[in-house]
Amino acid sequence: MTRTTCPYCGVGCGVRLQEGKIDGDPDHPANRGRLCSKGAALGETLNLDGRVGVPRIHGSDVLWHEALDLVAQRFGEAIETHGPDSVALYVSGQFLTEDYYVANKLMKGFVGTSNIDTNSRLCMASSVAGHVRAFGEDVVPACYDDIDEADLVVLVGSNTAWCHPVLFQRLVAAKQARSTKIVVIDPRRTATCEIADLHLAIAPGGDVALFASLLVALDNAGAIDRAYVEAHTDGLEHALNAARAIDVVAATQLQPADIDAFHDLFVQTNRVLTLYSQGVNQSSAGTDKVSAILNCHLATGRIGKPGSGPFSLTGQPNAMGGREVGGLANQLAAHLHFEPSDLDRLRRFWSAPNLATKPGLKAVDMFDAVLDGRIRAIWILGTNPLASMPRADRVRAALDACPFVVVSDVTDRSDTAKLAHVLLPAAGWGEKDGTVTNSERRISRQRALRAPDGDARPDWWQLAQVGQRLFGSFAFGWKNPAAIFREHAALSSFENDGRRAFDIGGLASLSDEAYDALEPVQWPVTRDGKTRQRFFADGGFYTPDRKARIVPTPWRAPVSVTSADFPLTLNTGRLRDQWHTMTRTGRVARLMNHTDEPFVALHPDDVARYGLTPDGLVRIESALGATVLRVREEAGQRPGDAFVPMHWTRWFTSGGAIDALVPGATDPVSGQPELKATAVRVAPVAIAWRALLLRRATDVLPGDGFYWTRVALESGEAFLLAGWDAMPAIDTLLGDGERIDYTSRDTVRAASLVDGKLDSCLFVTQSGNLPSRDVLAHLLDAPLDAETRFALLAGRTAVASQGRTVCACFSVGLNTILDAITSQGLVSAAEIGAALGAGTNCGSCIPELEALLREGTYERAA
Ligand SMILES: Nc1nc2c(c(=O)[nH]1)N[C@H]1C(S)=C(S)[C@@H](COP(=O)(O)OP(=O)(O)OC[C@H]3O[C@@H](n4cnc5c(=O)[nH]c(N)nc54)[C@H](O)[C@@H]3O)O[C@H]1N2
Ligand SMILES: Nc1nc2c(c(=O)[nH]1)N[C@H]1C(S)=C(S)[C@@H](COP(=O)(O)OP(=O)(O)OC[C@H]3O[C@@H](n4cnc5c(=O)[nH]c(N)nc54)[C@H](O)[C@@H]3O)O[C@H]1N2
Ligand code: SF4
Ligand SMILES: [Mo]
Repeated sequence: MTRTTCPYCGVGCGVRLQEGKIDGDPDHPANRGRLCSKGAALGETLNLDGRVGVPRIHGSDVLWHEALDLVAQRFGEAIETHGPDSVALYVSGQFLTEDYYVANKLMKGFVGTSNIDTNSRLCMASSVAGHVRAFGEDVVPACYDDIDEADLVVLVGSNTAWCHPVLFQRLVAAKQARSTKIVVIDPRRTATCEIADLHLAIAPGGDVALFASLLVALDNAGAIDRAYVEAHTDGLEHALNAARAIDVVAATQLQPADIDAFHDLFVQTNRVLTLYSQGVNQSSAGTDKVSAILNCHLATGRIGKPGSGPFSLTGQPNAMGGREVGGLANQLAAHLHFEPSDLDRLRRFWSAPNLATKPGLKAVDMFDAVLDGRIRAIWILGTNPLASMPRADRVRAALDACPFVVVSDVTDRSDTAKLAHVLLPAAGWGEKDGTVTNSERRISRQRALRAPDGDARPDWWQLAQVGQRLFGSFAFGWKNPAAIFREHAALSSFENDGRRAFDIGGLASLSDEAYDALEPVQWPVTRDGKTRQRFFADGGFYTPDRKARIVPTPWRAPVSVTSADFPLTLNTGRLRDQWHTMTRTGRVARLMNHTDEPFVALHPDDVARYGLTPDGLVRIESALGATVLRVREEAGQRPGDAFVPMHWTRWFTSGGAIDALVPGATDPVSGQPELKATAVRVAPVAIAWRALLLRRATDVLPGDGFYWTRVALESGEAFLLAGWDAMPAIDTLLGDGERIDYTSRDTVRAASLVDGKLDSCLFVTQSGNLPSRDVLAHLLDAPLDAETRFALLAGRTAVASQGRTVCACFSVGLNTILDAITSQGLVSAAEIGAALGAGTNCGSCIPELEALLREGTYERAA
């Protein structure tokens, strides 16, 4: 048996592999054996097609030393000719801590530039900035046990049910056990709202105003902890004055009674835990949103005590680890700051004469510098900025213009990898070793389950090899991740003396064996063996006077404001079964079936107002760009808001990434872009024809000038197509082979056979129905007898469709569930579970099962 950690969200669940089967690790404190749908499908992502097996230069396979020599040479030339700031690294919260440590040491320590930033800039930067501003250091004061011990849990801008599903299950259990009250603050009615006692459908960007009004309400109600405030904080009066100036109803567009209800709950409950995520961070006022939340906890002294505290949920598996090694352009390793004494410390520890002394360019500015030629060589590892950065088309233009682009990825099917001059094959999850740190500061091992695919190598090794070529092996000569970890741990306690919370000196002398066997452990772990679960119940902040800062937070609206031209606000975010740009989860059939197409969700009133058809196509346009997507009518949307999932890319759909429409104005403190509030307009697109294409997986995209989206099948893939103009030529869509077809006035049915087996098939209609995809999928690659050929062309297929997948763990479809509800008279999620298994493994679909039982109005899928 091998024990490791899930590579997806920041919950950091333990996973084990035994007898070829992957399941949850019952001994891991983050999940106690539970997994969500994505974690449960990890086994299916181990053998993806499109893996990069060997390094490539301009598309041609080369040997490792050729690729690494070229990277070192081109980076070296740029540094020599144009200075250290002419090169950059853009890395990832999905890096292991050891990868991250090496990247950061290479750039800040030896190249002598802080031009290393990470996708955490799009994710956690505002939380980091808020923590540093209030606490003096980036410390998360709470832990997962607080979820079990709170009496009130406030979820702000967090769709926990889908994005941190295992923690959500824990919250559901806590509510059952002790009637925890739950408030959800989110413009949309999400799956998370299924367990809410109160849902505040706040106007986008209203959070600063809401939490400022809470601070005032706490003061008015006498709920301020005067002793704590006096002894351990500074600035409350200024913050209250700024808060009193805000018109909370105007800013939040909430009912005054609802605001009061929230205030009352918070005022009256001692054990309050505020969990927050991207609805808070991804905002042009993200740092102020974080501060407004922290202020309420500091002013009441509800911090660092069982069941109470502010708690930023980290997104990526190692968002926290990246912060420990200083992965952001404005951080240094080991929570050191850009100030003379810390710089001196780091210079001596690393023996780094060329240490960078000032912060570097943050992600958005970094790609601007690539575009205007200040940065001449960039290496992108473990992230797909062409799809995930705001102004995505500008990022494309920047990389197109950049003289030297290196990408390390596990697949060549990321939009970014397609632009690489040098593509380096990375060892992926299950193939590499290292550590990650989850939301509650718990460090866990990721362990290899098998040898890397082809000649893929871990990211730390790639970076260290280039480091050695540029600066010699003394600083970059580690022989394994354990050696890197020891150095990282030693730095954390170097001249620390309790001045920095991040101290894992107790792990600095782990042997290779002890590192291999390391059990999950929460930091700090000091040399004298001290650990702690929570911070700040008794003050002791990491500011010079050890007091926390309560910061004034004036309210301001999102930057991209709606107008008569662009009347809707576009919000973006996540779906239950997809991970970011889908390079892994988008290839797993059962994860694709919950939601198989990108869409724009709109309130029914807006669907009517803009003349749209539910399930029809819509053109959505911002000042930056436009795309065509499916219309989804959702009563849980606020009128005036649109929601589009962030996941689809050029590889997966005709319109490409939604981030091409998102301007991403940045927060002035954290530099984090606003990804959840963009002014847009919508217009209907009349559909002339619709089509369904199934084929074996290939590298060819279906074409331009019509709408298409790619759906993974267990073997092969399907495309859903729709057009407003003429049909594309059938020949370009179907593979070569023996062709059979049937064409009538408004229908085309065609298939191509290779060796008597179905290779691809295409169904086009102008006004009729298309056959069911999951039924056809069984025929792909199967020998076709005369009868099946006939049935295929007649548009008849024998098996009934079970509809879109609701439960991904047991692949239970919507139609199957609806049938069981009706025929067996099921009345609860538990009864559905007993009858069909749905919801009994990871539980991620329970909110949806409950919605089905309650509303019963979900359309039956074709
Ligand atoms: N299934 C799945 N899980 C994931 C990921 C994934 O890709 N897929 N990614 C991981 C990562 S890296 C991250 S960062 C996390 C993100 O986890 P979450 O932050 O929970 O996810 P999002 O869907 O981005 O956004 C959360 C909610 O913020 C709301 N929101 C938008 N604007 C506002 C606002 O102004 N105020 C408030 N209060 N709410 C607002 C949105 O409507 C949305 O429901 O998820 C992690 N987990
Ligand atoms: N509009 C909008 N945009 C967003 C967001 C949003 O809510 N709305 N959310 C933002 C947030 S919070 C985040 S975290 C980002 C995420 O955005 P990205 O980080 O760009 O998304 P991923 O798809 O996770 O990209 C990871 C890449 O690394 C590759 N990979 C996987 N394993 C390895 C490995 O071991 N080594 C290497 N070298 N590569 C590997 C994957 O194949 C993939 O190409 O998106 C941000 N962008
Ligand atoms: S909640 Fe799901 S995605 Fe997150 S770590 Fe656990 S299994 Fe992985
Ligand atoms: Mo994230």
